Amino acid sequence: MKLTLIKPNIGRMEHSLYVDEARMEPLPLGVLAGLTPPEVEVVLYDDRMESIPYDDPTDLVAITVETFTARRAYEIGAEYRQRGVPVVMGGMHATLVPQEVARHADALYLGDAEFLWPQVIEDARRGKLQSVYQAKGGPAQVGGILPRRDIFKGKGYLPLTLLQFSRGCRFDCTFCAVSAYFNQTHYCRNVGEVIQEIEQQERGLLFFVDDNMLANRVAAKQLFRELIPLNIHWVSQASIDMTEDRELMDLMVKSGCLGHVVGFESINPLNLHSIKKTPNLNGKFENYRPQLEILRDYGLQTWAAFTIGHDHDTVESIEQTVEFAMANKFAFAAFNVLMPYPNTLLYRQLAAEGRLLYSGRWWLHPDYRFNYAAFQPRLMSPAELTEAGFRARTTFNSPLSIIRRTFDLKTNMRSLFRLSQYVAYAPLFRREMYKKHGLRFGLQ
Ligand code: B12
Ligand code: SF4
Repeated sequence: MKLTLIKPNIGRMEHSLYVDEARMEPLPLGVLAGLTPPEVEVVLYDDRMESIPYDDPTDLVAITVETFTARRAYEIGAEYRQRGVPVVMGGMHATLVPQEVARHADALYLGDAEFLWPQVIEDARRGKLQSVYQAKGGPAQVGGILPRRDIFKGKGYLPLTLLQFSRGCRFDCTFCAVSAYFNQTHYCRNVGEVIQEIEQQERGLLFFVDDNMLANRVAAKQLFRELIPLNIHWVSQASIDMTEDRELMDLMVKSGCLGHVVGFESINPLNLHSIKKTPNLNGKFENYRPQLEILRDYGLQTWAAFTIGHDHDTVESIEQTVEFAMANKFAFAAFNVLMPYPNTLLYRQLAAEGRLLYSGRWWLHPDYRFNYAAFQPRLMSPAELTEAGFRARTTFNSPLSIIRRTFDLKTNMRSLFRLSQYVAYAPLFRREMYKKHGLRFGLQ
């Protein structure tokens, strides 16, 4: 039996194909391959940079679907189904919008692959694929399942290993697909199994793709103690309330942490309240000053993630957010337009208020473009929000701004390794930012 795994691209640029030069290994497909019995031949095609050989014989196609890749995933699925090859779709979007995805697949898989994937393979082998596999979200790779990383070889991915310590998050920010998928639960892996996984891979730079790595501080500390002797460098994603716990911060930095993607979202507490970003609202809100001092004292290279277009945002307040990011010399920053991801509370709120654009299903609409506003903001027009987002990104990532941030003694200049990471990634992310703005969804 032969299984073909597909990671879809978002789409294409106005006049040419989009090739993602900052592509990372598609971990969900590595996990799927790891769960597949060894006698099954497995191939991976990554639509972000290679063309898919639809006519190569295969017995089953498995596609991972996120909201922004759904349109392209359906195009790819249709090609295989026309050739009589059964297609299984799973992933975040499949789980959150099952009725839609089911129309484009022979089998729909809901939840984490760990629970029922071996059964899918067995059913496909017998020609008895079911139309729905109803699994759930839970702890990753239980029993020491290892992702198959050999399928990533030679595909030009960034030189860092993606892995998971935990999945999900205990908070319920209204815009977050993760809190919808995991129902506000945070699951940690067995620390011994994580250490074994790190030891069997080859790299010294790791990316824990956890949604909020520090949501369980006791478990995180246990992991960090065991990471210290491994002498690795790592990055992850975590909420800013980490700064409340000095023991956690000490162990984290000793264990090789270079920094986190931190969801600041907004510098206006009214916005933070409206999206229920509770980890940012602990105690008195002082514009993140005390928390940022702690992050900088520990030398962390923070990737600050802002969402723009909240109900109290204006074009001016977005400009102030960029100034805040520049003044605090974040190593990296994202200014993402707030997106109504399906099945989130934000989506339902905006739908109830009649504020969704593109008939609500922006991810399928032929006119929607990446980074465009998909809803009517309260205090500006959608076009103003889209433009303010683009300006924010171009200002923060301008050559002068990149150079100014390079010489930050507390973070980027703290060691040669940190400096090399910043110098390698800042220009790359700038290039990708320009290429991605306004991408069409799908190729057709
Ligand atoms: C790592 C990550 C990234 C990395 C990319 C990683 C990569 N390999 O390319 C970076 C930082 C670059 C990134 C970028 C973006 N990301 Co991102 N990212 C993640 C994150 C944190 C983890 C994904 C991951 O690898 N998890 C580990 C794997 C093993 O778990 P998994 O993907 O959930 O897969 C499991 C199940 O879902 C299921 N499954 C998945 N696929 C399939 C397929 C089949 C057939 C089956 C049976 C099962 C199955 O089984 C798997 C194993 O249990 C997720 C959050 C999340 N929890 O998903 C967000 C997430 C996927 N990202 C998101 C977004 C919005 C983006 C951006 C659009 C942000 C932006 N505005 O630029 C970009 C676009 C990326 C692009 N293509 O350009 C959203 C998507 C929302 C949605 N509804 O689809 C998420 C969910 C974050 C969130 N909080 O909302 N991202
Ligand atoms: S803290 Fe982060 S991961 Fe957790 S629900 Fe909020 S946005 Fe999602």
